[in-house]
Amino acid sequence: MRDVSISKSEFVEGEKAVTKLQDFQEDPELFRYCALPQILKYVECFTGPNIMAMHTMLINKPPDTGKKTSRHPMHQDLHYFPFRPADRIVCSWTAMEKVHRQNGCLVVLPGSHHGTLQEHDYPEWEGGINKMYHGVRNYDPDHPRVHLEMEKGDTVFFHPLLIHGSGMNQTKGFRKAISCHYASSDCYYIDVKGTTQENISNEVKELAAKKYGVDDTISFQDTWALRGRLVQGQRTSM
Ligand SMILES: O=C(O)CCC(=O)C(=O)O
Repeated sequence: MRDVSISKSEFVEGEKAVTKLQDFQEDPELFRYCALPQILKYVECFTGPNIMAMHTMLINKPPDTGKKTSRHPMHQDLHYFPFRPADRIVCSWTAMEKVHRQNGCLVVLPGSHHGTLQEHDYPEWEGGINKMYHGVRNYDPDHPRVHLEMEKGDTVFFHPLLIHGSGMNQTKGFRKAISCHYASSDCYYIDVKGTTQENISNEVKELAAKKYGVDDTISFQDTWALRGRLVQGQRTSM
């Protein structure tokens, strides 16, 4: 994924415009992260013994161009997932260097995971917004926030309903983190038609059809079943 304001600039090209690598499940070196015993030890507390790595990301938050496009709007990851139950899904997010408010650490609304899945859409930000960066339409702006300042190698595990995002990178360096969303392989797919997730489902299907040259019979659920990889136990359902 390329940052919207950088990729349109004539001055920066190549890897400096890359804000995120997604779906690295076929890259043995990066995917090693997803199978680390010291990560799975905690993941298993949420998923149980049958563990699928569903979504992999290496986030390379670039120095902001001044248009504030390096921000990630507040969102719930469950918006992107057509599988349940939510309590059997967990994200691990590991800082690859020191992260702090200046380079755009994670910001979370503690306790928000006790709520329900909210309506998401593209925020109307003046400087533009990166592809797929949907945000919660309405959340309480007075809800207490916690900025997760972390040392290199620190890892946070969080629930897919937790409202979170990240700030602008106001430094000259690229803020790197590696992350994986895990789900129990005993989870099941749901039909999101007619729900708040229909907008992201249509967007993902459109992108998959374009990227892989397949027709629009590919379902939102298929896009996840194809990416998911077993990292522990047995692939029972997903
Ligand atoms: O690393 C970040 O800046 C936020 C990543 C995130 O929340 C996401 O990609 O869902």
